[in-house]
Amino acid sequence: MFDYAPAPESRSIVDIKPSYGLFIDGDFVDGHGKSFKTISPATEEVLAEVSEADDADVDLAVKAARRAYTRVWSRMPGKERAKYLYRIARIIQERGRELAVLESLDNGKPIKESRDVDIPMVAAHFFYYAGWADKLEYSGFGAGNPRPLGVAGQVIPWNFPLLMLAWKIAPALAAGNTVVLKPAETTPLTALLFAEICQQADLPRGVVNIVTGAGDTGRTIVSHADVDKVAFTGSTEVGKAIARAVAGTDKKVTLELGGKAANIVFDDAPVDQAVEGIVTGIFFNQGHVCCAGSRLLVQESVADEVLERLKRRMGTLRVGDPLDKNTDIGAINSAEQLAKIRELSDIGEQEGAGRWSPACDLPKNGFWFPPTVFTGVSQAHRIAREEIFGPVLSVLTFRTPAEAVEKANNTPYGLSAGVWTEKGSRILWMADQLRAGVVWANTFNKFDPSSPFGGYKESGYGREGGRHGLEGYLR
Ligand code: TXE
Repeated sequence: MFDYAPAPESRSIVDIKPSYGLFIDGDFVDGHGKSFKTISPATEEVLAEVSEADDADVDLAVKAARRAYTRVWSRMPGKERAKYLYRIARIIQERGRELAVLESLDNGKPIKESRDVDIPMVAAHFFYYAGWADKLEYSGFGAGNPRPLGVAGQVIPWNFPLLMLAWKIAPALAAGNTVVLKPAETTPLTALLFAEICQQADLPRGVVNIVTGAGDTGRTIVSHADVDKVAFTGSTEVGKAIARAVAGTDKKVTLELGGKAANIVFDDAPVDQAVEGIVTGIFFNQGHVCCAGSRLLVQESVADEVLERLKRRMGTLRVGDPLDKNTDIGAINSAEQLAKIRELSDIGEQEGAGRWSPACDLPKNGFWFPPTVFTGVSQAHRIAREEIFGPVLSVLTFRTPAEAVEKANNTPYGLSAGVWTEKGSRILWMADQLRAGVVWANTFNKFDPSSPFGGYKESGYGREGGRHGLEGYLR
């Protein structure tokens, strides 16, 4: 099918150290606690040993953030803060290839996604929020004199490690807060490279602190008494635990949690375009996307045609080496996530849905799952209700727009949805009826730093991105 293979993006452009400390108060320091290994999910090779921050380390990081907040960052004129954010944005662009390779190595995502989507979006977020830093006074926030909250404790997941960092750090800093951020335990490396970028940008000490570790470290950050704001992206289960942990305190909280988005295709939709949107919706980033279009709702009259074309398109997807520029689907991020995808897929089969994947030659080492579609899925099936967070699509059909709305909304989540139709009036009606934070029309997974993003129901609360993203960091 493909008779040439361009050279993989070279991993030699990244300088991975054998071990990493914590980034506290502008320096890399050894943690008091244990350490853990981060591996490449594509090969299971150990990439580096990373410190696991304990309570004392988190406390040092919060103290450093508080000092920087009180003495420097909250007192600095917005236009000075903007200069640092612009500087960080430019360094991210300059070091884009290095960041992209490191992200693909640690996360498993295809290089064409980290290079062409993640990293440019990371830079775009810093540019965008740099533009806000000196305009807050005139923006209508608060009573004309919006104030930062203080120290933000931020805990992020592994699916978009650097992009989630940018979503959290850029608005926090623009608004005058300082941060203690914990990357996910399976993807700490680009956050640590970002710490180096903060040094390179001469960001004042303590404004950004990066503490690595697992759930215990995250728990310590969110419950620390001197953290004013908690921003979390991750599982609904942990999001609920965090909401309980901060209940009764004056911490401001934003939670961006799971999803089970419907991608809804009507019989008048441009079919080829819709099939591309379905593929992007569920197979982008191995389906490790909170807003993934993991349920296809297709109008009965075109279901056979859409499915046939979808399967043909799935047969052209290349699964394999994340550093190969031709790869469409990379490695599953961890053995745990692979086990979850396998388990739910097996349940789908046991519950009677039809399972199909194209023939694919999966690598021997590492964590892999082929693009998979389930047909004949009913709303009672677990694969129609639970977040699989992998390259697995559940297909349901509908007859009328009202039935499409009923099925799309029949989920505890409400992060996003897609609507494919030529009718403008139907798009507007659906957007109004769907209980989802984002509704895409004739496209899917489109993002811009100026657009707010966030959910309804168990997908969390608060918005990130755009002007709304700043509100969560201002008093
Ligand atoms: O999430 P966790 P996991 C969903 C997806 C996935 C499932 C489990 O369905 O299969 O969650 O993934 C930190 N207090 N999403 O186990 O545990 C943890 O160290 C504070 C959707 O990876 O929520 C990591 O940094 N922090 C999601 C982060 O929380 C805690 C993205 C996320 O890990 C903590 C990821 C605690 N008690 C998974 N426990 C999305 N919305 O995009 C863990 N952490």
